[in-house]
Amino acid sequence: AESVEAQYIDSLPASFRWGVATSAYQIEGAVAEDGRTPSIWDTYCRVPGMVDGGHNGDVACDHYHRMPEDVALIRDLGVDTYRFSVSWPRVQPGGRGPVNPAGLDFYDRLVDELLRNGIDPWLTLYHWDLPQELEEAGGWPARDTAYRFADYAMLVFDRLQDRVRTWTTLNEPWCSAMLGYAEGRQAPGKQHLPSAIAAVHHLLLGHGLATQRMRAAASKPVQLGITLNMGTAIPNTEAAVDQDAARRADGLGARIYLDPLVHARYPADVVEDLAKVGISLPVQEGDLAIIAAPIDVLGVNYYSSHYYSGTDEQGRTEDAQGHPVSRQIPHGHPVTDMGWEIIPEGFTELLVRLGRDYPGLPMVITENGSAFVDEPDATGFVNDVERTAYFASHIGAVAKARAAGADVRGYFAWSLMDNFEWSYGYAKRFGIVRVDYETQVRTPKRSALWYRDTIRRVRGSQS
Ligand code: GBH
Repeated sequence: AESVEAQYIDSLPASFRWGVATSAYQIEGAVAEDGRTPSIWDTYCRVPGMVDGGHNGDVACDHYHRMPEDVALIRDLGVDTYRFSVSWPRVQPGGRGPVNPAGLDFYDRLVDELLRNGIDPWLTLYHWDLPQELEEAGGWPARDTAYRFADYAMLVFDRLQDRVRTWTTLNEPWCSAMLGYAEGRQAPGKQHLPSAIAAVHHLLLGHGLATQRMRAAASKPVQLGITLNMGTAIPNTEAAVDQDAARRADGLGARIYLDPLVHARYPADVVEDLAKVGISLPVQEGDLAIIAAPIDVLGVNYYSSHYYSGTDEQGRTEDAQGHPVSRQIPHGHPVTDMGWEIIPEGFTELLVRLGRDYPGLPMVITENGSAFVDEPDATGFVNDVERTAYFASHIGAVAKARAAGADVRGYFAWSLMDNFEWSYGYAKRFGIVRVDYETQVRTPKRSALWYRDTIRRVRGSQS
């Protein structure tokens, strides 16, 4: 049965932007070619126990050697946009110093191939692959990394700005900071909250510095922005402690980024909560004005929403370290293969709320998708009914949010193809195109065909 949300899809305008997304480390492979040096992910993958199955991105989808074939796949989907990321250690080995021409050439060829096929390139500068040398110099908790990022951004911008119109600085700084430096579930695998909070500020500062410099150097109109991962933080019950847990989750998950980006200030409640546990953001004079450098588009990545409880199983509101309890409570929604609950209404709610609280900032869904266990038939075809339904309900949720006033201009499916799913290795498949990792054969799944047909219908049915 069609979800309630899916009925809204045909209300999307013909001008709506449609795309597919990937990231460098997840698809490229070729980690030691043409002068690329290791990133924190190459290192992290080699720490026993960090990545399921001991997998790594050494080969991944071998996209580095199969790029023209992959661009043809994208073209056949009928999308207008391809969102990809640039590998920093490929372009600037070690994270400082001059450009590595051989590394940058790859993206130059990719951009040309996309344009030749009528596909608009949407370039993300940083999707988690920090050069290992910069981690050794302190990583994102160190202020210098922000300046290194801006320098790197300019190496790429100078070469590609004549052909690339849309630039995203960072993908999901929450993941880089919190999963990387507080929870240790992603590279570099540190567990120290004060470092993670310093990383938040330096990621934002790096974004602002890069944005200012790209804007100043642009020789034609560009669209600059950042991508945040967000969901709706829902109180588990009406109880005040649960509402407070949801407020804190939203504060650290969304507002700690949005408020400085849009209003040049950190949210007072978040600053106060951090102060209570002895942590402060390392803000220096002038930083907030840099972070709030105007952007043209906010990228939104949505996968799920969460219900929050402010008490643990014993009813306590503080843990042993005196930190307030914030516990995610599953609510019986169906889940994907990641165990993430399927909550399209949380997507609509998020977008409507962002439109209301941060007016005047156009949004594009830079990632949305789901992992399911795929069972290919003898020809390699995957009849991924659940993934297709997920797309239908979530694209419908976007259309519904638009109808309610949210300024959402486009939608990119995550992901073009199955790829290296970070700590989950190759076991989790998000692609609309199947990848057979033995043969590297790509086969569009049912969801890919549905996506192509949906785009075609929406483009044709409106004007
Ligand atoms: C994105 O991250 C990434 O940009 C992309 O590279 C990745 O492949 C894709 O999603 C799929 O994972 O961690 O249990 O609290 C999304 C990361 C996923 C982080 C949902 C927060 C909440 C569930 N987000 N997650 S949990």
